[in-house]
Formats: sequence, structure tokens, C-alpha cells
Amino acid sequence: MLEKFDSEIYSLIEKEMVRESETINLIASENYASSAVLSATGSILTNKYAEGYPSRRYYGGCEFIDSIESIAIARAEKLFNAEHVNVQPHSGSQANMAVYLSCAKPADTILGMDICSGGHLSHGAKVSFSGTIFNAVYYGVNQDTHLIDYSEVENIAQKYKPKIIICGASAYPRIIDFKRFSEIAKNVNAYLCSDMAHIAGLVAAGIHPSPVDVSDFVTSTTHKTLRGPRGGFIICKKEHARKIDKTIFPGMQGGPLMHVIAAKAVVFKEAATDDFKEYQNQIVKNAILFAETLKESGYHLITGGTDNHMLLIDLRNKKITGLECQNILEKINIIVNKNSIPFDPLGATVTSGIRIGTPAITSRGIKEKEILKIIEFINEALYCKDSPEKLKNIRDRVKDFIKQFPIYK
Ligand code: DSN
Repeated sequence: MLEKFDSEIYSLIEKEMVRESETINLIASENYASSAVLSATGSILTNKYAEGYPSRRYYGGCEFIDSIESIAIARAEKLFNAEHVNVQPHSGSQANMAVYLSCAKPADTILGMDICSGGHLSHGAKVSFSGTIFNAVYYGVNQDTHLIDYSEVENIAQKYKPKIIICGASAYPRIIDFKRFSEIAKNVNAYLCSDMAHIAGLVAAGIHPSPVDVSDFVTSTTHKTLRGPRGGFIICKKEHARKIDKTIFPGMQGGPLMHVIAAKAVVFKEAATDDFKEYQNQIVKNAILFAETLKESGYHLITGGTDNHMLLIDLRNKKITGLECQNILEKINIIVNKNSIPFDPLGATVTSGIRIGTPAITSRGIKEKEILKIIEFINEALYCKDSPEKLKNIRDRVKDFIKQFPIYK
């Protein structure tokens, strides 16, 4: 098997497994898929070509594939109370691309959240397809509160009359008012595309208001708070179903990744359970405690705290950059990502902030008591950041601590 045939790759996978188990993962967009999700993702379904949709395939032998995709769709529709779901997008960016291409033409105007304020690359950033194919304009956050200023979004929308308004974020720690976005979109006759990738688990559990009823399109990934396989999906109103399906296939993608679609079906089942709701509740409780305790230790939090699974820390008063902080914490086996803060004076490769998320640690069973311990490790490391011996000592303690919370039991 793999170990015998390709020991090089096998041993790197083994090393990654050890790395994941011995580190505290605070990356807001990562999680640990369940063993059931991993089984489906690693299954023989990877062998099958199935271009098309259930009962409308371009290949024979799709009897079981059709059932799997139909189940994935039905479960997602039930979970999110959706009129139509397409489970084939290979990623969140491709889900977004399909929405844009289904209802706008190249050079049409789209309005998304500025990446420097917490938006995503695929919401119109100049370096992404979304900012090169389309005429992207942006809204940001308020300079003082760092919150989305909905009146300002309305003004920008009135000025540019975009074809599509995109909301949802990669680095925004507060509730997003999808209803308000929907009113703004209606007022300018734009489609509303709500990207719920980061908060899909919270939405499924009813902890964050759902964008589904008030949006023309909802896009998402399946691997963040939702804790499924790496991939995307699109929810839309029935009236848009045909054009979304056609834009994904044959418009943008070829054969669907049926092993991933099976794993999406599994996670949609998991997400309907009470255990999953409890898990999502704990994610938010952990994030709020993380935020409040960091504030007590003198950290500045963007927006002053969090309502969801993530916090964004402005490190300028601590006299280190996001990059330095990420590197120091990595030395003690705590993994975070440097992140621009709104109006960041530093570029995206250095940044003045870090983003912290609680979905992955909460999957390992970490609760309030352990959050306090993790913050102690962080404070200690930043305090003795110039001492390699002290950092090594902290790393050993972090390893012993986190090993008590195995990822796979
Ligand atoms: N890269 C993801 C994140 O970290 O938020 C978004 O795609």
C-alpha cells in the first residue's frame, strides 16, 4: 500500500499527522474532519467520472453516484432550508465564480468587501479572477469602530449600481446583517451573494442569522466551522437553479469529485445532530472567553471582541508585527496566521495583526478552562520571545498539554 509503494509521501503524511496532533491550531478557517468524513474522502469514489447531474450524466455506471449526490443535495437543502443546492463546486472560490458568471458579464460591476477590511480574494480583489474579469468596487469598515457601516454600503451601492453585491468575510468577528444587505441589494436592483464559508457551521446550528432566505445566492466551503471535506457548495433560489447548475457544469468544471461529494453528504448529516449544535455553541463560547481574557491582558481587539468563531488582534501596542507573532507562536507549537487589520499600515506579508479562531481546538474538546491555559502560553512566549531555551521549554509544555486532547480517539 502507500507505505510500501511511496514511503516518501507516506512519511510526510505521518509527519503532518504528528504536527497536527502536537500543535494548538488557532487558524480560524481550519478544522479536523471526522473519521467518517475522512473515510468517504479517501474512498474508491475517486475512481468514477460523473459529468452532469443525477439522472443526467455523460457516463454510464452512475447508479450509486446518482444516489450519493442526490442525498448530499437533499441533506444540504434540509439543513439550510434551501430551495436549491449545487454540491459540485470544488472550492469556495469556484462557488463564487459560478455565481458571478451566472448573473453578470465580464466588465460588469460587482461590489464586495475590501480584502484589507476582512473580505475574501474572490470578492473582487485585483489579484483574483473576480477583480480582473469584473469591474470590482468595494466597501470597507468604519475607521473608528471597524464595523461594517451599512449606510456607507448603501451609498456605495447607490453610486456604482453593481450587478451583484457580495457579503460575508474571512476576517470579520461580528454578526453580519444579511437582511440589511438584502435591502441594499433590492434598492439598487442587484443580486445578493452571501458567502457564509467561515460561519456555515454556526448558521447550520442556528447561532448566526442565516443568509439563505434573504439572499439570491449563498456560497460556502464545507471545511471551516462546518468541519467537512475541503470543498464548496452553492445555495440559490429555485429561479436561479438552472443557470447555477449550467455554470458549474459544463460552464466551469468537468467531472465532479464524487469522493468529496460523498463526504459533503456525511458532514451535512453530522451538522443536523444535537452534538454538532453543542459543538458550535462551544466554539463561540470559547472565542468570547478568548477575546475577553486577551483584552484583560492588554491586547487590542478589532471591534472590541467577537460574536462568532474568530478574533482579530491589533498587535501595534505590543510592538510586534503579525508576522513576528506568528513565527514566535509557531516556535511553541501554537499555529495562527498573520492578518491585516483594517487600515493596516503594514503590507499583507507582514501585517499588524493576527487572526485567531476556535473551531479546531473546540473539535478537540477544549473548553473554557483550557482557553485560559492557552492564553497563558501565548503571553509567556511573547514575554520571553528572545530566549530560544525558554521558548523550547514552553513548546514542551504545549505538546504535553495538547496531547491530552487527541484529534482522533
Ligand atoms: N483562506 C481562507 C481563510 O483562511 O479565511 C479563506 O478562503
